[in-house]
Amino acid sequence: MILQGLELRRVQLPLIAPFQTSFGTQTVRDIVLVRAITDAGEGWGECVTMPWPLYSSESTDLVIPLISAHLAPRLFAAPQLRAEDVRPLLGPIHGHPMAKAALEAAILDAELTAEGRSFAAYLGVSRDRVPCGVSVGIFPSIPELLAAVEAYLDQGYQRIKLKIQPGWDIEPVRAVRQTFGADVPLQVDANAAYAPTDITPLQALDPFDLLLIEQPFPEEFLLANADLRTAITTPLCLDESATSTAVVADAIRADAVDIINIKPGRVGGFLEAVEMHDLCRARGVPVWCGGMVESGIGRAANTALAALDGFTLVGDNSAFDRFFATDIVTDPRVMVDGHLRVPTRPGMGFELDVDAVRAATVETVTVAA
Ligand code: OSB
Ligand code: MG
Repeated sequence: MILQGLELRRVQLPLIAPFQTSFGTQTVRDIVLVRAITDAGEGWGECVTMPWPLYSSESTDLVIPLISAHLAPRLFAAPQLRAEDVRPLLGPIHGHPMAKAALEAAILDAELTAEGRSFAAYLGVSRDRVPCGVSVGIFPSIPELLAAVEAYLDQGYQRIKLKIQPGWDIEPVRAVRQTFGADVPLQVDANAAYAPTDITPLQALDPFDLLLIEQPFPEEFLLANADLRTAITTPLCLDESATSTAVVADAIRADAVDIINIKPGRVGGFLEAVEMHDLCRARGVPVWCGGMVESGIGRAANTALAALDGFTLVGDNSAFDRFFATDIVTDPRVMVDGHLRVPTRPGMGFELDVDAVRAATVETVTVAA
């Protein structure tokens, strides 16, 4: 394919309810969509940055300048482009995995759409649906949390993940266990909110039989996880720290991890995510598919990815109405019997609602080859 231009659209999608993590509270999903214009047709990708550089160093406001100045020229310099070329072409640029992932997804969408092939077929997945888990934010009070969890269980979610932070950890976990019982598949995500010296509150979670604790410590403190693993019985999962397949290989070798949360944006794209999955599978490390509050664009492809065989744990694969009243795709993900259908349409699995995208757009920048 020949990449002829990029259209970068900043869109703002209101959330149905505030989503609070240890980073802050979001009420609007503010993201950049990438439209790749090629001689074989167009493709779309979603950049999953947060509004602030707190989950990682990227943030939504910096995506358009970064792509325009540093990433797009490297792609335009290639006389012919395939999605597999994006990682090597952008490799010399340090960091910015989410911006890179959005470009790769847009180009892969254009490529697969032109070939009439679905992402699920490209991946070679055999499952046609994946089970739904849901990530539950921090609430002002325990009763409000319990009401939210009850609603998700009633809807059919098969696994609950509670966001925790110091001061909101033991009590919410105990309350959910006491109210909904020992059989509810339950896990927690600390989003790096604990210091490596904070062993005691994490040990205190052991009696609650959690599936895993996700990312207790800041990104760079890899070996602190190896120490923690010897001090707790709950399996330890990495999210923020698992920035690449190479880092995950080191974490496994250092006995620093039991489980990996794979997010295409965090690792620099769907193709790196597949490599990370393959490595974990070969090393016997279970993985699950995380989320970044994506719209139907990103979530459609996540659903196909999560159908790969190594994704043996239930991911944060929620239906569109977990976060949004309406979506920017014409075929929003709906949960049926606690599952999402793996999309089979050509491309990355969604059909764009062009009018909805236009209505949500606050800024458009065109970058010509
Ligand atoms: O740590 O998994 C996380 C959302 C934004 C940033 C980080 C995380 C999350 C979630 C939401 O937990 C998961 C989802 O998209 O459903
Ligand atoms: Mg996480």
